[in-house]
Formats: sequence, C-alpha cells, structure tokens
Amino acid sequence: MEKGYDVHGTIRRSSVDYRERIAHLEGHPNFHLHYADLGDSMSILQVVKKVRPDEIYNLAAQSHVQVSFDSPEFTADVDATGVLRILEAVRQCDLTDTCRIYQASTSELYGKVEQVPQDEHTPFHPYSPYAVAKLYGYWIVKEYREAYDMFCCSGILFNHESERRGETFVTRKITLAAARIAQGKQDKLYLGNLSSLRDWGYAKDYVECMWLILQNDKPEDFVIATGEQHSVREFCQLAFRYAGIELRFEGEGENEKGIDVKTGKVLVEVSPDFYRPTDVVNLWGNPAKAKRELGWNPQKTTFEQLVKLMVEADMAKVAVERAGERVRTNLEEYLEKGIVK
Ligand code: G4F
Repeated sequence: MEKGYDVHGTIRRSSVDYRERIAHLEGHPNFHLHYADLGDSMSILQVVKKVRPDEIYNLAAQSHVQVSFDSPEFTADVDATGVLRILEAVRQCDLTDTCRIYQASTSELYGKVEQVPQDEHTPFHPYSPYAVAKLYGYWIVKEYREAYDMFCCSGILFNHESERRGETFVTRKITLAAARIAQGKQDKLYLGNLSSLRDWGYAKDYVECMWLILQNDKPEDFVIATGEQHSVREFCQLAFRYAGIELRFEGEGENEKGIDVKTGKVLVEVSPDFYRPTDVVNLWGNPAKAKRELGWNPQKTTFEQLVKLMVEADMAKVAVERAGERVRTNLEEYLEKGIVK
C-alpha cells in the first residue's frame, strides 16, 4: 500500500475473529477484502474475475510443518492444488499476459539436505507432507511459465520471522515465553529439537524481495535467505538475554535443559511432543542470485536485530496484558465493594 497499490486480500469465513494482524489496515480506501479459500476453485475464480489483478502474491498455505503430519490431505489440497487453482483462474480470465504471480515456495523443499548451503541448483529432497505439497506448487508454477508463457515465479524463502509470527513457530514461541518468564507470567518453556539449524531472516525484508521478483525483467525463481545459520538453542539463549535472563544449557537430547545462570532455576526443557517424525535440521541459504540480479540486501536486518525486535515487541505485549489484568482486578474489587456499579 505504501507503494500506491490497491491491495485486495482474501480471507476465509470463520466464526471467530482472526484478523488481529491486519486490523490496522481495515478501513483504508486502498485495502479490500474478499471471502475466498484456496480449497474452493470457484471462490478463487470469482475474485480474480472481479479484481483482474496485475500482481498476485500467493502467501496462503497450511504453513505449519508439524501440523502437516496430522493433516496431510488438507495440506496437499491447499498447498499443492491451491496453487494450480490460482494459475488456472488467471488463465481462464485471460490475464496471462498482464498478471504476474508470486508463489511462496520454501526452503523446506531441500528437506533432508543434499548440499550446504542451498541455492537455486541444490536438489530437492522434501521431508514432510508440507514440503511434498509445496514441491508440487513449485513445479506447477514452472510448468505454467513454460507452457503458457506466464510471468509466474517462486521465491524459495528460508524462515522469515517477525513480531507478527504465529505463536506456535519456534522463534515466536521462544520470544513470547522469554517475555512471559521474565515478567513472572510463565514458569517454563518446552521445546523440541534444540540443535536444529535455520537461516532466519526478517519477514519485512523478505516481502520487499518478493516484490522485486515480480518487478524483474524475466520470470525466474530465487532463493531468499540471509546466508547465516543458527541453532534453536542459540536463538533461545539470545532471546532470553534480551529479556534480561542469562541461560546456560546442560545435558543432551531429551535431557538437555536451559538453566537461569543467576537463580539456578530450569527455564527450558525438551519435550518429545515437539519432535517431528522427520525433521529438517540443516537449512542454510545462499542468496547470491537475489543479491546480484535484484540488488536485494540479505543482511539488512541482522540475526541479533531480529531477535531483539521480536523480544522487545513481546516484552511490551506481555506488559500491556499485565496492566490489563491489574485494571480488571481493581475493577473486580471495586465491583465487589460496591464502589462502582
Ligand atoms: O519454527 P518452525 O516450526 O519452522 P519450520 O518448520 O522451519 O517451517 C517454517 O519455515 C519454512 C521455511 O523454511 C516455511 F516453509 C514454513 O511454512 C514455516 O514458516 O521450526 C523450526 C525448527 C524445526 O526444526 C523444529 O523441529 O525448530 C524446531 N523446533 C524445536 N522446538 C520447534 C520446536 N519448532 C516448533 N514449531 N516448536 C517447538 O517447540
């Protein structure tokens, strides 16, 4: 919207409100929402027909890797066939010459990695129902590009995080827990594989690159990553440090623990509940092509800055929640005493 675009988004009908992250946009004259679902081709066709977009960014997915083991069929329908539904809608509305399409592809395609670091030429080895579905999405985009000369591209994005990240992804789970523990609202954090390695970047920088991919002269796929790798353990240690707690890790595997250096209290433990049947443990991207051909800066926001901004946002969020609790507690007391009616 800052670039002067009219933005049309799609939402799914739900009886509970889940629009918290876009609430600040609603009511803006350049922002429009339509009901649609990637599992429902007619709804996609209807929106494309009505809006006749110049650019489509398909960021919709069942995007939780662990959940894809519990809901593999739903994941396949949305993350694989859903991509096909968008491409076909554009084709059936005769927009192939004017509409550019960005597909949110993923570093999970590298899965059980065959090369480190990974770039546009690294072979894929998907290692979850999510990654297998996303692999179809990647290939169908390539197929439509070649078969119908469409400007459609995949951004092979490594993990991209922010203060808006869903609370069950590991980074946000950690920053929120660190903030809650630091403010006395939680006792302990349970995590899965602490040794898993990721190339974590800032979502805001990555969205800028998605846009650059669609402004490029030719439709191509790009790896988007920072080129730096850290473990879940490192992320955890740094997040707690920014929340004012120094952690020391002791033990191995399921017995590893994160201990508060100052108090000796165990604050982080491992729970097998968060292990995956097959886990991707060594993601590390090489963003050289995006840097060279799009002029994108993969190090605009450093790992340290990313962790810091996420912790600061969660420290503020928890503080506001606590203030709200105090107001409610006071109010309850006043009501009980009949001071307010
Ligand atoms: O934060 P995660 O759940 O993200 P994951 O699986 O890497 O997937 C994210 O990034 C992909 C891009 O590479 C996207 F395609 C995908 O949609 C999603 O956005 O887990 C990161 C790592 C994993 O190895 C996991 O096993 O952290 C490990 N982990 C350790 N403890 C945990 C936990 N993950 C979660 N979610 N929760 C834990 O307690």
